[in-house]
Amino acid sequence: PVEVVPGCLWWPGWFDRPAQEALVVALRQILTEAPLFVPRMPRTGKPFSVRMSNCGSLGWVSDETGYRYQPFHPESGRPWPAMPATLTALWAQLAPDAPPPEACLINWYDPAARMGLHQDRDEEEFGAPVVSVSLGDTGVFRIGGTARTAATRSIRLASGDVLMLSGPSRLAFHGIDRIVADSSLLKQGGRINLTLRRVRPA
Ligand code: MD5
Ligand code: FE
Repeated sequence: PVEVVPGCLWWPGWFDRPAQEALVVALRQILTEAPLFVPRMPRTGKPFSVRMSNCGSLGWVSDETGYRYQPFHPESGRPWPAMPATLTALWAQLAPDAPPPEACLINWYDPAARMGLHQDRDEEEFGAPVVSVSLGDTGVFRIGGTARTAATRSIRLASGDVLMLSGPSRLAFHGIDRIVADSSLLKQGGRINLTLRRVRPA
């Protein structure tokens, strides 16, 4: 892998095209059971440009009352669908010493969507890594340090790429500046990012 910043490892092209297509098939089934929702910012209620869903025992949600992990879909109230075996196997391969992932956040980027610079700190467990899988259009990913003002580096996350954040990068500021429409994986365009997370201590 490529070490982007200390603790942030990048495997370009981890999943080949057939594996990417199989993941999209599995995700489309998940999204029929747990449809994409529009998260909203705490307090202001301003909508995110990214739509989201989850699979696994817990899912990340955001609304006017705050950010949190919960075991059910915010609109249907139904439990999240199970995580595909391909993803639990990826986690086991990259993080053999960590307890299994509880949440897989599914971020769906339409061509104009972006995600501002932020830290992921709603988990109770920061010792485990976060593992991310990118599918579809390329995302321009920016990552810095644990202070918002630290210098940042930018990489282009393409379809099939895997990124693992651990150690010093686990609480780094990061975001997606923009999407580049360059992939034929999703017929209508767009980008999917999956993040596997351990939420609670084992
Ligand atoms: C994405 N997702 O591509 C981005 C980046 C998110 C999120 O940031 O919170 O859903 S995926 C890479 C990533 C995920 C979690 C933490 C860190 C990077 N990090 O600490 O650098 O949709
Ligand atoms: Fe994040």
